[in-house]
Amino acid sequence: MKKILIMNGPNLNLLGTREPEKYGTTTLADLEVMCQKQAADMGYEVEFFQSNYEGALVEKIHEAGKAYKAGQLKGVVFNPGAYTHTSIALHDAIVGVGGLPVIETHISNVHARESFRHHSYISPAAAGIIVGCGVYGYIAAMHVLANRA
Ligand code: CA2
Repeated sequence: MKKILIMNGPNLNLLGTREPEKYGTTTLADLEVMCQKQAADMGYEVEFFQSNYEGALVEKIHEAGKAYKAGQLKGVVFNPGAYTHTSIALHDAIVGVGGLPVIETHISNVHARESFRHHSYISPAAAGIIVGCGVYGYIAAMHVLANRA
């Protein structure tokens, strides 16, 4: 069975525990259950990965690139957290693995927030972008990947 990889970057382990006005009350564990259910409905497996470390996220993208090329992975739903706005390394990793479909996903509407959140290093390397749809953005992104040729 093909897999969808869901990756979350720094501080998203705190989801649902603070700042509910920005990020809602769903915890990362709740989100994993939601994504597992959605994947099962679509006939996919899901792997969930969160790290607060940029290098760990870079290495996971490398691993995903190999799995994609081997036909084992459909693509990646990626919320890079604050690394969205800073990380040329993550941009280069996505471009560098070549062809890996990444759907950049943000819970909040980054464009309605501080100006430093308006720029993304990830967007030019992403196959699609979902912002401001809360945690349902992850489900939408899974649909996008599952329905890609
Ligand atoms: O809206 C998003 O999904 C973000 O990627 C979330 C990042 C932020 O830096 C981006 O600009 C937009 C922050 C993730 C931190 O998540 C927390 C969740 C609950 C409590 C504290 C932090």
